[in-house]
Amino acid sequence: MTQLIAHQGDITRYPSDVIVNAANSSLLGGGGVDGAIHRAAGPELLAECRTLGGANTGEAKMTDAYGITSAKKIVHAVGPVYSGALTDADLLAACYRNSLDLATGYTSIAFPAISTGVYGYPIAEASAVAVRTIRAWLEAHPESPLEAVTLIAFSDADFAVLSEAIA
Ligand code: AR6
Repeated sequence: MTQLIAHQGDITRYPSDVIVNAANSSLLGGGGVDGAIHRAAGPELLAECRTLGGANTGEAKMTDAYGITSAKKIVHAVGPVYSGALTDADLLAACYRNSLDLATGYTSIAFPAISTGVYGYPIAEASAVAVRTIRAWLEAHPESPLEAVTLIAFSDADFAVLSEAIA
């Protein structure tokens, strides 16, 4: 049985086989959690990201974790810029599904609250999309070796909302 866990803290220090980055389409770094991950992983991460050719919104690509020793791999997922359109949720859900697909063979994956910072997605809506998408993916993949899927909130307020969504 895979556990779905809420955790508050810095994803660059969270022990998990795979950590997910909230990237942009260039996959070449930025602010927020993307900036924190690139700073912690070091310049080798940017060098590998340059070989990836970017990604479309909803897509995800995997790299090594370099200086982030608490993880083995990083999945770079591109969340949607929140617009209020119905497609926002589909694109956000695609980030979670595609990241889980890439983590095949690992026992743990940790996500930040994709799109809820610079990209403006309301945390309550985004948390609901994350939780229902992860639960549906786990039901559809009973053979998955994943033991833990962790949703990481950075702030106290986000952690409260996220915990509620999981409960
Ligand atoms: N650990 C965990 N969560 C974090 C951390 C951290 N170290 N730092 C920030 N967060 P954002 P987005 C939370 O803006 O909205 C970048 O420039 C943060 O509080 O990082 O998907 C990219 O390059 C928020 O809840 O990502 C893109 O251009 C969540 O991570 C753009 O921002 C996501 O906030 C992506 O925007």
